[in-house]
Amino acid sequence: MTRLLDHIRYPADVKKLDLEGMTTLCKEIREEILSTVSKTGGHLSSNLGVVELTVILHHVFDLPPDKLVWDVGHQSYAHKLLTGRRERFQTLRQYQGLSGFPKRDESPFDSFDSGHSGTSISAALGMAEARRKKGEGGRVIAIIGDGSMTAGLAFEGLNQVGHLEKDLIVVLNDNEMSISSNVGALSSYLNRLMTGQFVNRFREEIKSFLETLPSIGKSVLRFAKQAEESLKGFLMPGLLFEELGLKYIGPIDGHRLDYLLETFQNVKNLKGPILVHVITKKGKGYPPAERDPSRYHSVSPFRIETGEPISSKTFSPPTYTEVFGQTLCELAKEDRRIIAITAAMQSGTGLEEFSRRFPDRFYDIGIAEQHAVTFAAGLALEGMKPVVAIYSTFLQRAYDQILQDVCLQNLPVVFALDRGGIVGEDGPTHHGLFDFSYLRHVPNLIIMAPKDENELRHMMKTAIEYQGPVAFRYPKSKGIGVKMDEVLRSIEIGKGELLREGNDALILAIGSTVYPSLLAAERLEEMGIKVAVINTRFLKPLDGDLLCDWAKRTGMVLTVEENVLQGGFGSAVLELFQERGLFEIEVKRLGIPDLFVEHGSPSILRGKYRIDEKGIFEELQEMLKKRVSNSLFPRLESPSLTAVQPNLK
Ligand SMILES: Cc1ncc(C[n+]2csc(CCOP(=O)(O)OP(=O)(O)O)c2C)c(N)n1
Repeated sequence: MTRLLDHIRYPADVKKLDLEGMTTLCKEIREEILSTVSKTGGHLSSNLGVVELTVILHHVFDLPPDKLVWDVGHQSYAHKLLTGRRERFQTLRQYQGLSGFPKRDESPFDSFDSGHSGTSISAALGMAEARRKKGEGGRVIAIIGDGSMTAGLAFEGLNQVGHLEKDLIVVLNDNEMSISSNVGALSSYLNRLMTGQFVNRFREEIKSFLETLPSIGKSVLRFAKQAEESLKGFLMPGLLFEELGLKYIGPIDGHRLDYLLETFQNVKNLKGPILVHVITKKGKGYPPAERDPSRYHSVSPFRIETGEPISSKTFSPPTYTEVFGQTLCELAKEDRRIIAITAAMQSGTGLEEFSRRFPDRFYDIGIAEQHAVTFAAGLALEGMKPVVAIYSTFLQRAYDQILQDVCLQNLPVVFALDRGGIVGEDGPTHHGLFDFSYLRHVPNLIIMAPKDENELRHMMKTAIEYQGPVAFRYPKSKGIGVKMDEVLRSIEIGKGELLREGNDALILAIGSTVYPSLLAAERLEEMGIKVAVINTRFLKPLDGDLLCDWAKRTGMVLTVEENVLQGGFGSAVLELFQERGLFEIEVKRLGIPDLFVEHGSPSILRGKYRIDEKGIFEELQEMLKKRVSNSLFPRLESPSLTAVQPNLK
């Protein structure tokens, strides 16, 4: 049986449908999203929640020239299905397949590339302003969740929207959830709006009635208005937004196509800044996701019938995130000063157990990374030991706060950067490939990266004991599976670790690149080539003596990092050699070149950028071959290098 969805090539086809057709379409979109995400993994709950809203927006507005700006963009799957990408939908999040987020390169219907929260209002306003300046028409609609509305950036945008008083539609998609339950005063406010909606209607009726009464009615009303500030909220729902200069409309049931249709048809013809408050259910239509929307916010492949993940039953080591969460609990038991802070990523950063065991020392501060860091600075000033656990990519937001509010004042704040390195299917907005570079030049900051999950534990103890700012970054992956030490010990600041000796070449690795480097060195040893490997451990301060000593012995150094090459680990090594006058050392750097890394499985991407065992092995072979072929090079005499000679091109 052919589906209606199969006949929707572009949004124009959605416009032809009546309510009944759109109801069928919504059902089919949900089935398609569920079936695809169960195989590819992805953001399930948020997408299931916006199906009706997406269909109606495409039905009412004309894309392009009208534009939809999706905040975060993790809820754009239905939009993709309606804008010419249905046939490729099965490739979602796969290498060279469709992105899980809006991408201008992918479709003319995607107006803004997103992935981080809170950008939609600012971007939409910029587009709308530019169009006005060019004399072009078309409506711009920002769709933002209640979670993302907690981002300071969203308020900065709203502030200007109200000030300009020009046409812009903001759709607030309120499901009362961020990834976990939404937090903060704004969330409580929205909640009151929702629960108050029936009361509102009643109050409106009273208000109209009072206004019809000659003289007495008006004074009673005036008295009522003055009597209680909170009454204003009842008489004028959405007062907060109204005060900011937006016309508030809502709340509207976001799963009723008829309500949505009527509302947006009216809104389309209204002038000025408008906020439409739509209430949706995260995970709508798939019972396991409706019951536990957080668990299905971002999922790996799962069985639709049970909702259980499809994963092998074999033993696997804990993830770095889990080790971080458990170790922080251990440390917090001993040290009452430890406070954990997350920016709306309680489960993602492994802090659920901490939040249960130490509720009064745990803060989920919403999607507000900048605030998280300065809040931590304040805590540290008063003698606390704040641990700010934020994904590497999201901490980019708080660069100034790290520099200005923490490091300039040399405050003992611990930064735990989860998802450092390639994260895989979420792609360029989510890879943590810049942290070495955006942190390395900040004075006072100590920066570490563990080679395995056991070293992560010791680094955490080191960080907690250090009397200044410290950052450590670890990958989104399972650990190596090493034996875990019972007793935590601190590592001497700035001390690297020589893991293998060898005189033919030296690999300098850090964090996730240490084990692949060791494996590559083992393979080279089988060919008779002896390569030394150092686990640098500290990006800052570098273990200058150890690194230079071994660099001099071998004359040839390969640095390997899961970070961009510009300003990263390899750059730090080059600077060190330059400062110490080691100009003769041949240095090659492996890492991410000057580009944004696409989405795809981590193994494909690591292979592509040669930061896996194979890449390191081949790179060293190349370097050694060149050395052999260059007869002027003094280290030619090394007997073990003959091993690479037969392969000379
Ligand atoms: C700056 C930033 N911090 C954190 C995240 C991680 N994140 C992705 S979606 C999300 C929750 C968004 O909630 P909401 O906007 O209400 O959308 P919903 O998923 O509920 O539809 C968070 C915290 C992010 N994308 N960007």
